[in-house]
Amino acid sequence: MKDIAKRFAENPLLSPGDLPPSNDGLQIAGLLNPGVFRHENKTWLIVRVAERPEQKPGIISFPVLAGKNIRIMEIDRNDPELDAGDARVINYQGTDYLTTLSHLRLLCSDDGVHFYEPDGYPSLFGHGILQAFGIEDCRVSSIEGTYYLTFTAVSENGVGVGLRTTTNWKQFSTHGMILPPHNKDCAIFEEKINGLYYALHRPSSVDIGGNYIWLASSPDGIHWGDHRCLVKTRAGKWDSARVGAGAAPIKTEKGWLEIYHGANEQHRYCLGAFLLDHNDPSKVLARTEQPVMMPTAEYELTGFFGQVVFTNGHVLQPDGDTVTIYYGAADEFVCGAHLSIREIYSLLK
Ligand code: MAN
Repeated sequence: MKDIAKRFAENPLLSPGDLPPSNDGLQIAGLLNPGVFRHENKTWLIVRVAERPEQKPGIISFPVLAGKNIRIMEIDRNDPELDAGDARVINYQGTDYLTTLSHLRLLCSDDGVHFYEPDGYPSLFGHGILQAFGIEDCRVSSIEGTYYLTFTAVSENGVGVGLRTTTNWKQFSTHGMILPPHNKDCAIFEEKINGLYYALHRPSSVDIGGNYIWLASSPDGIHWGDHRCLVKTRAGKWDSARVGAGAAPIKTEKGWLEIYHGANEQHRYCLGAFLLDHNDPSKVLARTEQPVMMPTAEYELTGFFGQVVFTNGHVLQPDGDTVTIYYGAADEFVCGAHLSIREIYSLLK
């Protein structure tokens, strides 16, 4: 197995201590899974900031949005009605909760390596009952002068895909939930195909089916239909339990190249790639057998949730071959790496 990612020497680029929390009573547990875009000659990240209160011994505490306020839930770790086997999500008295509350924060950089929070750009917080457990893992697609932000909207009602749009990153239009639960990992293609918008997304089926990547199309980028199942998990392989799209696919001379994540039953997250037909993206032309990147660096193996590399944002460099991915490592750090499209091609089967 070959990992073809060239990690930045400066990794991790962002760690929880690098930014102030959004609220006095909270600490940042993870900076992760940034959406990426170019704007005003800079590289921008829209980073998922996962927060929770300082943890006291014997108690698990986490924030939940209640209207404009934050409510802190506190549960005794020995409570028989608590199931806290996963660092990310718990079940208490039959209801699922997230252990952290995420919002999205804008950072920018002149060199693509050193990022700072610019003045005058708002953070994006969840609002409404469908985002009470936060908003996460934003993909940014730039289409005809408008940025489309697709993100995971979480609440006790389930996990779905929310959409906001902007042209200037200061004012935003909200379009509610565009794909209902259970759905996440939605990336809109940055070009229309035969007059329609296209998006990759990841519904999950509870009984029959699984965690597969689907394709949808839309006349307006907001209302989606004609859903088709494209890419499935593969038993016994690195992507046996779940697969999900990364950022918008890259238009290459061979087709639409998508870098996706896959996880196995042990929740080890790696990256792979597949290729879709230019003119008919419901045709999968090829897929990597092996991952192109897997958790190997110390900051990928240990952290808030170890053994994770997860990307949902990249920049295509002017050479047309280098894709600079920004990625979440161990659900705690933001990192960068370069991948070569030619090298990815050589692994496509
Ligand atoms: C999974 C993980 C978490 C995430 C929730 C809700 O449990 O990806 O990091 O917070 O889903 O999206």
